[in-house]
Amino acid sequence: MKSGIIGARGAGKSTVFHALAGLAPIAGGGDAKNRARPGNLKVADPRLDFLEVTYGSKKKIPVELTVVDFAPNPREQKEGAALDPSLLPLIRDLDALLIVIPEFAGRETPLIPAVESVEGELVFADFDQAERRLERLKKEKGNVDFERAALERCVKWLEEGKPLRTMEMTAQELQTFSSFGFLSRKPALIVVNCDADAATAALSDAEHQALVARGLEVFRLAAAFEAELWELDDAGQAELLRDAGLDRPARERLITALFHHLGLLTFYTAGEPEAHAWSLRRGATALEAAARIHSDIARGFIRAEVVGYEDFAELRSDARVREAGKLRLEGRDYVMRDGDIIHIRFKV
Ligand SMILES: Nc1nc2c(ncn2[C@@H]2O[C@H](COP(=O)(O)OP(=O)(O)OP(=O)(O)O)[C@@H](O)[C@H]2O)c(=O)[nH]1
Ligand SMILES: [Mg+2]
Repeated sequence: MKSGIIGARGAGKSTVFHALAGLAPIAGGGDAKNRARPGNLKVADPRLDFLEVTYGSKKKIPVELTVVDFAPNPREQKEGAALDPSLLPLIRDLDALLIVIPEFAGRETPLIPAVESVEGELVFADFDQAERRLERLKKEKGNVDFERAALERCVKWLEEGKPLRTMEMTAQELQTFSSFGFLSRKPALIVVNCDADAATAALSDAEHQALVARGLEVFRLAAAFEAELWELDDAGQAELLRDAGLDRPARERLITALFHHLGLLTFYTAGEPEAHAWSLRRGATALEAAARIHSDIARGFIRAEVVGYEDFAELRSDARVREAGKLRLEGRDYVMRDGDIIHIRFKV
């Protein structure tokens, strides 16, 4: 799963990237060919830590997400623009967006208008794309009635300035648009880049409602402070966090929020060799879980032995889970639940 960091010039996007991924931003920019810089984020997971300790696993493998920072393109972005338009094609195939709104000293920005202006760019890009597709459909021979009607519905929605994220779509419409990469349909998390002493400030009710109406969630992150943490050893980090009144870096909570915002759940495979957390789309089956692990395991799928995390955490061993009758045998169509610990029987 890949999320792109977007926002105005100098909003602190690269600083947010540094805070999340621990990688300092690339110096310079404007290299039109290679503007994207990916970084991997490990999702902190207390349940995985518990499995590692309980099984005495030799290795722990957390879920990883990718975030992408983009080098600026000074020639293309107008002064004061909410977004660099040359970025739009680069973010179409991403799974989610992190929209950075600056609020640190010297760059204080009223939240809702700033969000609206970024969203406006996304909405406009989708409008443009839908209109152009409609234009092309006029020349197409086959039966395009369904697609035309669906696109016209989108155009109307977008014309009112509303993101597609908040429009209900049928399964058939979703299927039709699956390759469109509509920007205003992507899950988006607003990251307010603030000073360290304002990281826990609350939103006003009006702000909260305006964002909920757009299907957005907000996360406050003191990006410069969090980026600095990476430069310190463990003791230094602990001291800096303590001084700021925090028990752990805020990036861990942001990464968890992003994970949930992406519509994912976590399942586990665990044993002595390794405790492994896997991400899976909500609603996916045991067979899809098997395919995440290995295509051979999916191909030879016989059944899944499943225990819920809560049951395992209480009983603390496979033998006691079995004795207590908490081990379930499930078939390929079983819908996976968050926290399931599974062992798949398979034959190839
Ligand atoms: N005080 C403070 N300064 C920040 C913070 N985040 C970013 N800055 C400063 O703001 C400037 C821009 O930060 P960047 O992270 O490079 O912003 P950007 O959005 O990546 O900028 P472009 O890629 O050029 O659009 C730098 O001088 C940063 O030091 C922050 O949380 N606090
Ligand atoms: Mg940058």
